[in-house]
Amino acid sequence: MHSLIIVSNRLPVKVKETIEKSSGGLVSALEGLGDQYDLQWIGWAGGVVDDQQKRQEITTELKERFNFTPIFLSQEDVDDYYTGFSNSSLWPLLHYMPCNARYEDKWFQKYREINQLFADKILEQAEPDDIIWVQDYHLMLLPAMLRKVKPDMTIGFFLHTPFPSYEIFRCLPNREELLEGLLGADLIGFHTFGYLRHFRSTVLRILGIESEIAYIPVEHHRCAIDVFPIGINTQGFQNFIDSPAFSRRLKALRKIYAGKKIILSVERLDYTKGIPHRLEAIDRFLEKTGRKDVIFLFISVPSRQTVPEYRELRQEVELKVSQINGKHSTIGQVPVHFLFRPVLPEELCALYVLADAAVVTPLMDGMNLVAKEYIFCQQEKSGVLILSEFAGAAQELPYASIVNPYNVRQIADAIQQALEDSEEEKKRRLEPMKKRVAKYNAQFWAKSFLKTLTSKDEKETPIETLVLTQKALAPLQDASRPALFIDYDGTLAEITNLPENAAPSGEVEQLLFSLASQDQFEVYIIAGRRRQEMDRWFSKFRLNLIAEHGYCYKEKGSGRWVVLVPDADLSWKDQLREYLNLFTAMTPGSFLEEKTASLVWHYRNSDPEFGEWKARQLVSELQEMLSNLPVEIHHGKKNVTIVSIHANKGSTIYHLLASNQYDKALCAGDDETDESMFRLSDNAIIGVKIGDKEETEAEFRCSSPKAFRALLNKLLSRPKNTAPLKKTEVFTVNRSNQS
Ligand code: GDG
Repeated sequence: MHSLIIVSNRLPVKVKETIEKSSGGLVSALEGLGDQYDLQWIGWAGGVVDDQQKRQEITTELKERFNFTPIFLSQEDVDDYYTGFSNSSLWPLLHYMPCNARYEDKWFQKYREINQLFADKILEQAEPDDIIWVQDYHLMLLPAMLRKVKPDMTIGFFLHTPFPSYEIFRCLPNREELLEGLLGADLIGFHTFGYLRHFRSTVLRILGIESEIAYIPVEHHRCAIDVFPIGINTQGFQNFIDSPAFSRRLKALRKIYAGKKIILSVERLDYTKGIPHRLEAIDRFLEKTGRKDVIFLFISVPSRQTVPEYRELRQEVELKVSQINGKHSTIGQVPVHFLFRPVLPEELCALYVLADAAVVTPLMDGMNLVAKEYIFCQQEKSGVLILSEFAGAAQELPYASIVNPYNVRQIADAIQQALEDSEEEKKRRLEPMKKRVAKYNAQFWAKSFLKTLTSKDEKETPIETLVLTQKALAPLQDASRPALFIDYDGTLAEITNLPENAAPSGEVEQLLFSLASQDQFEVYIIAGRRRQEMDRWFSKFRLNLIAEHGYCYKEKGSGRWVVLVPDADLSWKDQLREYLNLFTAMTPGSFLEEKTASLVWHYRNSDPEFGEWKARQLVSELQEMLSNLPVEIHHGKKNVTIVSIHANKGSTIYHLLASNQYDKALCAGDDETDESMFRLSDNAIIGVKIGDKEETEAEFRCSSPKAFRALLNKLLSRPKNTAPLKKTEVFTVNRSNQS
């Protein structure tokens, strides 16, 4: 049986004189998996234990009783990692509250240090086939830390908070490192599609990584992304409802609140929960209706009282409560009952059952389990759920009375309406929500996340084209006149933000020297670049060059560029230039590049989404405008190229194959302009597409320029007529960048 290692900031235990396991959605969700996995849990045991002997005792007891492994934190760790970066920097930003966010460098350093402490503990414990499931925002760096040491580890991450829009996330000074940390996971789960959408857009804008809807390609693996709305511990709640303690408490509460309508609020006292706005709405409701039979009961659980914003909130709320009570109380009737403490679970269930309505109006909330718990507990009557549209739960509970938590008038009206709705109406709205909450519970959530995580290998096979193997290379080695036609940008060298930064250097330069100094293959470097640029970059290598997408070529040793169709009509360039300049003006960061036989509109440095939108618009308009002209339009990688039909890589290679009588040719390229090479219906051609994503007519694929360079180096290191490459050698180069 594999181990499932859950990793969260806190272990679900209370360590006092004795150690007690605490219940909660996550614990019960995972307990349901006990028959499939050997469950382990790693996390902070809470508090600060400095005494080594005490630490040892706690460790032994937690291991023996629950299979838990504690992480011990010093007071400084707690201050900087937990109270500091996690709860004073990340939490407010993840909840769209930059005004509450504070940041100190030392907090982040400690956050990194503690994430590493968790990583070390996991690595010490995990066996090769174990599954690691990291929970929440305290441990965002952990997946990449694990991946770095164990590239094949199965790592899941679930974010319990919202993931905010890029405009908010970008406020974090360490945004790149946090995103890279998360992308170490095989699967990242979110509560809603909105959070997933924001994550993709943030990864694109901050790391420049384009993603698919279901995954983000990272250098050595794919990070799948998906939506798993968490549910509640339905069985746990049912057990409480069936218990004698619950019945006793319900009976007592009914007596206390006889003749009253109860409107319930339950939450940690947190500024994300919208408590001041709700109190404002209650004030307005009482003023408007003058009702004396309604009690607003707040269960407000103390939370993070070491963070100044939470202490200030408590003061603000207590002041507001006393103002409302001072204003609206009569002898024997106080409208707001505010409990700044938790209640026992049986009592909580009794309150859910008793309450005529629950007001759950967070300003922002990843999911909000209270909303679902209230719905589940409506077994005797049909209570009304008033629910913020900014809670993740609103997506699943559309029959609730959905409100904008900032709109106090709307909340006040919703409370009034809840008290006036007929039983039929309330039942009609409640029933479908009850079904959903009962079915998609916490166990369902955990199982579906793990199912997706463990089936990742099956999902990762979108590539239909063959991976380059010895079969593809053998004919090249055996040919009497083999040639290599190798595109430069995106094939031999990585794409750079500024085209001028892609000049050959380092590994690329070395390979060009190796290609130039061998005589087994005739080598052509093909680019969309201008002749002058190619001369500048490549003249030091003895290589054949093809410039401007095949418009002209220059054989090695010759000082002369040859144009295949010298009298091609290029007058269309004058018609188009102005039009393309207009797009450049409209799209900040874009620019127009002019070559002899083409015009290229680049938008690599524009806003990625805006640039893409404008490019598509341009392509569609050009297709109509240019249908009668001798040009082709290519939507390449961050550029739109309008090129003479005579500047065509395929035609030039066709010409060179015939005139030089090459009997085998490897044609490698990465973008749409290279497809003309792959389309050549000639048996001599071995087409290789660099990159996994776009469709291609090439027969083979290689995942990246780096992998392709490694492959070429291997090819060059095999002298002619030796045994062909072993399958595994070539295969490894490709797999390492795909899996
Ligand atoms: C985070 C995300 C996401 C509350 N008072 C008492 C009590 N509770 C229990 C409730 C509920 C839980 O605490 C609160 O869960 P929420 O989901 O409402 O909120 P967060 O604590 O902020 O949780 C949130 C969640 O993670 C899960 O992914 O939904 O968006 O912020 O279960 O019942 N329990 C008892 N006494 C109380 O007085 N026994």
